[in-house]
Amino acid sequence: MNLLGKLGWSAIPFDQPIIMGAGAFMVLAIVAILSWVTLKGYVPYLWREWITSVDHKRVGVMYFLLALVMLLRGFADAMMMRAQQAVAAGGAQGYLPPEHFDQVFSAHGTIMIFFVAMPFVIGLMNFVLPLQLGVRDVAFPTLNSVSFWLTASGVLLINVSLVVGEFAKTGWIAYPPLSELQFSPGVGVDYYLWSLQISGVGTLLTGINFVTTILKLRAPGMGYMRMPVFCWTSLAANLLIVAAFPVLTATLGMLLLDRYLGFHFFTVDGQGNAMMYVNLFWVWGHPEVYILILPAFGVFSEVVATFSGKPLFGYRSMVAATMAICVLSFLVWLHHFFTMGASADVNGFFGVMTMIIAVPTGVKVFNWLFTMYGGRVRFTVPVLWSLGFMVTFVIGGMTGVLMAVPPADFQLHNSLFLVAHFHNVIIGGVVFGVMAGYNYWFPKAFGFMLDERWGRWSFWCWLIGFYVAFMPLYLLGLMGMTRRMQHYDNPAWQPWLIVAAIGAVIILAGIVCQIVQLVVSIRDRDLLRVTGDPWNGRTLEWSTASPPPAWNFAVLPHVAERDTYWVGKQRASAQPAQPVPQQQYEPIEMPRNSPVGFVNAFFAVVAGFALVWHIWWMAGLGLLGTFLAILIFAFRDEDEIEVPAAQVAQFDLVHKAEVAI
Ligand code: HEM
Ligand SMILES: [Cu+2]
Repeated sequence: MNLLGKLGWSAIPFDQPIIMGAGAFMVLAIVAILSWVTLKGYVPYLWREWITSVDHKRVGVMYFLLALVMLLRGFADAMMMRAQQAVAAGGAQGYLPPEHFDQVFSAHGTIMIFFVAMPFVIGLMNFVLPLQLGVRDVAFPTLNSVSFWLTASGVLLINVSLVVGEFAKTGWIAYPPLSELQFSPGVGVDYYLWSLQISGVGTLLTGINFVTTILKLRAPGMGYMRMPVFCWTSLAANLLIVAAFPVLTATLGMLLLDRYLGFHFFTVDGQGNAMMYVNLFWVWGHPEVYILILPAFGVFSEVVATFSGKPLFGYRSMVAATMAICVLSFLVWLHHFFTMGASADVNGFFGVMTMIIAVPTGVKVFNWLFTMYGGRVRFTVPVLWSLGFMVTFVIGGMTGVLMAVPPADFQLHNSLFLVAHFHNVIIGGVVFGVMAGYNYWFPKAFGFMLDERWGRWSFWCWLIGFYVAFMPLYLLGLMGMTRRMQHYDNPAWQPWLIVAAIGAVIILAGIVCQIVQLVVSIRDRDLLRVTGDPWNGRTLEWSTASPPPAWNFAVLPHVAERDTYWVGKQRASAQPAQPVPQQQYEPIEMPRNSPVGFVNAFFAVVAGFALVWHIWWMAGLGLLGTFLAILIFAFRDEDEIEVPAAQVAQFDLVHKAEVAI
């Protein structure tokens, strides 16, 4: 018996300079960071304050950081594709061989969706939700840390696939029969499956955690109709996670059974049905796009209202639109494969349902516009991202409605028109939303602002870069260019692909500006320091200090109406100064830090890696490790620490004095 399963030296592609270079860079970067951290003596601090932290704010920041790093990886893949297609015209082969190009687009799509967009959005929700709800943490703080580290395990596995073995060549959707053992005998699809299964568990746990938090833990007096809109859109997104992610897990589980144990769920022999996979995948996949975009809608709602100095226009219709989208998102999945061969009636039904979603979305856009109308709008960086979003997303949404017409989709299906459409909504919607939220809540998280000037540069590069990179793809799609082409014969396409490559370079400039913005802001942090409420905010997160203490609020705020903090500020400024009533401070119970998330994730990586390579003893060890980690955690004696009332009082008085100045 081979103790290392399928693993051998041949797994490492020594003959591929690009992969070896990228791998060496990655390993060197990790070694450099680890040795810097160790030499500086930061390890105990990092372990104590971050790695084992169960504080929702820290977990949120770590999600965000993970997403930022993976954005660089996903973007590097995008640049490689853009460079390849810019040169591989008229039969020229470019510099990426087909089997490598196929891995690049598969890794790009998988990483961008699961390990960039998802952790960005979940990171924002983590940081913001408990603060906006006026509570001390999420419902299950330790579970939250477990979720984060499981996501990180998936990230690690997918990055290992770059150097040890290969990644899937099946696209980010891994349709059978191509993804079945017969046509993908290597480990690429297994890396895809196990990294998504492991991180998927983390995402499902997050969904359960956040739904519970929003439904059960709100500040006293905060009825549902007094919740900030971001909390509503997060509720909708997390309900979708709870409903949809188990479908993905089951679907990928069936593909795993096919590949590992010779089942026939999706093979043609043994009476399987490949289209079943496609259906199930999109039963998860369409709600997934709303899992990503709804929280972004929430960010825009907060930003637009705050910087217009007005309450959000049409709060109730915003809530209704959000919940309508939440339900409708489960009734449109078939628009991803009108060409499957379903009857005209079936295609017609799903086409119409898809168009109906445009209605609540339109309601939202009008609400944002009416909120700004007549307001004294402050054109800060978050507002720029919001305006960029409104224009860009509407274009992307309209091309989506175009493709929802089945006969049109028969032409556009799998062409670059589709690629342009989904980048149009994902970048113009999700990425812009995340960037708006990042600039908006950064001062809350760290107590100093992000540099405005570099923020503006970054925005303009992203916006212009986006249009230059993706508008040509609509045209190319109409000219007949299909997606995922390693090379092409039609020289008429090349000029547009060169334009697209230039666009990607402009986006790169935007990313560089963002990094510079962060570095400059950290350097100048003493000049950029702010108090708890730098934007004249409306919601509760702005009522506490920046950065907030571990317990968020010394005394849980009492909510009497919508935008209670803002209304309270206005009342206070309309009246002569009142004597501040004496606060009664009480000791606060906070959850203890726990290494269980990290330890569990360590064993999950071991198990995942072992399963990819068929190293059964190691897989057993990994599973046993995760089981023991949870078991030992379950038998802990003490899970809370008490923050004495005096400490709470002291922090709060300092914060109050700061605000009063
Ligand atoms: C930032 C600039 C980006 C550029 C320049 C870019 C470029 C590309 C390119 C060239 C392709 C392959 C097109 C083809 O099939 O010929 C692609 C595919 C894809 N991209 Fe992006 N992309 C970017 C950002 C994103 C983001 C932010 C996401 C999602 C959050 C994303 C998700 C995807 C997906 C899902 C695919 C399909 C992969 C597949 O075919 O299986 N991309 N992108
Ligand atoms: Cu869809």
